[in-house]
Amino acid sequence: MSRFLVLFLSLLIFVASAHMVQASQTLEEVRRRGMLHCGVPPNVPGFASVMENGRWTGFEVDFCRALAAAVLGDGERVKFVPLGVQTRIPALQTGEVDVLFRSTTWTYSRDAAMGVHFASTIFYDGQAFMMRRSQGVTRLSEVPAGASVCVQAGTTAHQNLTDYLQVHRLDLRLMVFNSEQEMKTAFFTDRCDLYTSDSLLLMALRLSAAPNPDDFLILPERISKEPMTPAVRDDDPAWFNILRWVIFVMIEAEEREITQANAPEMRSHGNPENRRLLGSVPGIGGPLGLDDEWAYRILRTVGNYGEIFERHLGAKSPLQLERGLNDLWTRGGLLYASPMR
Ligand SMILES: N[C@@H](CCC(=O)N[C@@H](CS)C(=O)NCC(=O)O)C(=O)O
Repeated sequence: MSRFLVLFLSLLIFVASAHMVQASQTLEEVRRRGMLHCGVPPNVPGFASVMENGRWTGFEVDFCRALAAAVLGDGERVKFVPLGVQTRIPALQTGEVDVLFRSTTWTYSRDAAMGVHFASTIFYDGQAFMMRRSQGVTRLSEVPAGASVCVQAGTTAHQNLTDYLQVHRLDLRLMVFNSEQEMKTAFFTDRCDLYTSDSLLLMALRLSAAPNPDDFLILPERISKEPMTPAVRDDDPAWFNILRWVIFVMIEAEEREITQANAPEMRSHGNPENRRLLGSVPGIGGPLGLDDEWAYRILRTVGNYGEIFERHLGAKSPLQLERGLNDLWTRGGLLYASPMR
């Protein structure tokens, strides 16, 4: 009996220790190729788009660069893979990308049934409607019966809208598109009265594709919760941990007021907790299988969450968004990083 117990305990210890040292296969693959493959939208100014000089820029783009800085030591070692709404999750499942951003909402059905795992929300949004101002409507309840709404297949917007119309007995005509391009063309050539999507995507679309952005109004109602959240495949928990803690470090650094500019100073003269976070006191790298400077490199490469937000989405950017829900919990927002210890 006791021999069985010893055998059982040894087996348990073996399994537990094997689990502890389990390295991320995705990390190994990313390091082998020296490049992170990051799934992004083709063209959502503010979130991810290509500048005239060919360089990618945007809020999601900076998160990709942060992850590359953490795991490859260089934020430039990213291949941005533009994906359509229908192909984005298959692209992650099949390994075409190592991580999926692409304004993807974390939902129950995607998380539980599609073999993907959402790390931590980087942008809280909601579904809204855009219309031409000349239609004279200021609220959803004023939209005339029979008006048509453009919506994209394969998005959360399609399902939300169907449910919303039933509950609110709104008589709107759905025009469902498979191609984003066709849908945009349809809207801007007056083939549908309303266009519905996440409010940020509507603002970006108005700026980038409307002949005159001021001609278009985004109605005040938000009919859903859209927590935009990067995802990885669910077969690599160590890679999932890396992504989650890359996001948390950027939020935590904002809370501790560590910025791109002051990180070197904080690293050598800050309090012990900050010095540990930034790698001059050892220990932060081990649990993720990274070196001790992974967090420091993120800050030096892209800055903290607030800096990225201001750069791409905030008051001085074309989108001019307020922080709102995307502010730190200490200022009434929803951003809350678990303790880095
Ligand atoms: N959060 C939504 C994303 C919706 C989305 O990406 N919608 C498309 C069509 S409305 C879009 O705006 N794409 C931006 C583009 O044109 O690249 C979801 O996860 O389903």
